[in-house]
Amino acid sequence: MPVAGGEFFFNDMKELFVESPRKSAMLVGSRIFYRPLRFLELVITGVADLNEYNAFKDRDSDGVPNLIDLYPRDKNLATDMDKISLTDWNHLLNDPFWGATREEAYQKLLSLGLVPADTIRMENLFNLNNQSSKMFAYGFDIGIPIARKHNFKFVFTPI
Ligand SMILES: [Ca+2]
Repeated sequence: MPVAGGEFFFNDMKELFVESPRKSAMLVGSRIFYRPLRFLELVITGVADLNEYNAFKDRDSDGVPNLIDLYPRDKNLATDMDKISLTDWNHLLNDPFWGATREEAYQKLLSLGLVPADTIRMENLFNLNNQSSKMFAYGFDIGIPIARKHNFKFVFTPI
């Protein structure tokens, strides 16, 4: 006798309630099967991660994941350049004492170890507060049920 059924699962429900990352989401999936014969099963599977970036931890909630945050415990800093205000930065580079051009001044200050080699600022880094990524996966398979007990099923899929 033909049998049909389905299963639904979800994971990472904590992502619905955390403050950071800001875009709440979770992982959901479904599996629908149809068994026209006792030893033949046709299955359609679908899975969606509604925000893949929620896997990144952000301890200080500045939006910059700990992996790329030089200061993961300070919400105001993510790079060394964040320690220098734009006003101070422009004042330094425009001072003719250090060089005739901004580039010369930067190279001189860099050679003295007074400025960071990486001049990127927090606002230029990847930020969880304004980024999200959804991932969907679908599949179809044909299987042969080998063992089937309550809460247990083993299916051979010859692919
Ligand atoms: Ca930080």
